[in-house]
Amino acid sequence: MKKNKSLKVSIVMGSQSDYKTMQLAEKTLKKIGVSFETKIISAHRTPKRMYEFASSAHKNNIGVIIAGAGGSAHLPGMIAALTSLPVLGVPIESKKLKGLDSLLSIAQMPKGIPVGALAIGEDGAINAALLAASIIANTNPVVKKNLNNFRLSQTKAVKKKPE
Ligand code: RP5
Repeated sequence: MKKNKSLKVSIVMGSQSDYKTMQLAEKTLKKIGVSFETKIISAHRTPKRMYEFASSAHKNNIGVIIAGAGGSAHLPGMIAALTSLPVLGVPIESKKLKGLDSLLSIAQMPKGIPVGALAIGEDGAINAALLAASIIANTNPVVKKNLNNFRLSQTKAVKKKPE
């Protein structure tokens, strides 16, 4: 599919351990031809890195931020507090609570600073990328076309009868 040369998506995650899930967001954006960058940024282990990234994101050609985090999962909310760019949160499936902790942390943002919360784990990573592509598609006709083609082929792949 054709590449988007304008706004890119920034995929960030709290830990290397999140990459197994978040690489599905990368794969999905590649399929739709959306430009992206990927970084490890932890709100509690690398707070300065988080601050610098989020406060300068608007100057770096970023249209949407996808933030994956597990456990108390404060990364998406902290980033959203520092930028008015749309932030989509992916709750990583945690070892102890299977991601319910991550989901509630991301979904239950108090009013005033929104974070778009996706499903726990792999489905959330894929859908975050598709939603980010939809946002980018508002200003990018190539991405819009690619996204519509993707959805069309998904529809066509559903058989009418089970085999
Ligand atoms: C969070 O803590 C990360 O997003 C990750 O999901 C979780 C566990 O991190 P590691 O201990 O595996 O580095 O900050």
